[in-house]
Amino acid sequence: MTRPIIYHIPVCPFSQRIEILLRLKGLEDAVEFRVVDITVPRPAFLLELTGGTTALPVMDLGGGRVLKESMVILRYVEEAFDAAPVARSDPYERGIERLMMTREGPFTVAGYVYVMNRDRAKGDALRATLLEHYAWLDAFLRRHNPEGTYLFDDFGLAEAVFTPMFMRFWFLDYYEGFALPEGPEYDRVRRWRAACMAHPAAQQVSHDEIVKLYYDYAVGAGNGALPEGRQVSSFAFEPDWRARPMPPRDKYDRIAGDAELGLVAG
Ligand SMILES: N[C@@H](CCC(=O)N[C@@H](CS)C(=O)NCC(=O)O)C(=O)O
Repeated sequence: MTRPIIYHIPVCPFSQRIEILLRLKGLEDAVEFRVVDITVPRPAFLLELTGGTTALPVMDLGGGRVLKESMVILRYVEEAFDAAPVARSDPYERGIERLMMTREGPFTVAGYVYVMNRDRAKGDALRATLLEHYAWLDAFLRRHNPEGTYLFDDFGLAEAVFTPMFMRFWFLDYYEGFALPEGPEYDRVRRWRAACMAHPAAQQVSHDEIVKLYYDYAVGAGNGALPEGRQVSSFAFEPDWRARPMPPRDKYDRIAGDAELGLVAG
């Protein structure tokens, strides 16, 4: 049987969800991941597969069968490779898991809108909106597993969905000085978040990688778009992110050039 192919951007959080799930199942090789460069137009064959949409990941199951949207692909992988289930088996617990996952979209948007903002006057309101989401998650965890670490007894499907976003939000710590406020109000979600990010199945990306690659988001340019005055995207594969310096944090004052970011020879 030919393996399904997932077209993805290596640092994409939506793709990391699926990588984590496959790792939890011990099935990393069940799917072939093919890398797409987000800084250049999508190849024609890919646009044909998707019917013209550009967002990734996209799963090609062969024979004209194509799935999009990470939550849909995640569910497909869970159901198609059901010998090693990760989702809860009890219908009520599965409902609770799904209830938590309904927040993934608004949570993601809150973090991305915050990092992309360049209007200082809006910073406090954006921070408050993100904190409302953390407070909701905290209350949800307290209600369903007050003494535990994860939503249930172990890292599961809800954790696979949220962990990539916790990791992307390193860009908020770095560029916005964001931190969960000290104190009991956020302690339950703080414990969950820390355990999620430390889990062995979720180590596909690192802090410095996120901070360097997402510099352009921090100055308002998303999805591989070029910020003003720049020739090379911070998402470029070359030079490798490990060879680049940590970007400047002063995102409200200026946009760093290609050389300062280590994207071209200085
Ligand atoms: N809702 C989608 C979001 C996917 C998404 O935004 N992917 C980003 C990469 S992280 C992307 O492909 N952006 C480029 C584009 O939309 O053209 C999902 O869950 O799969």
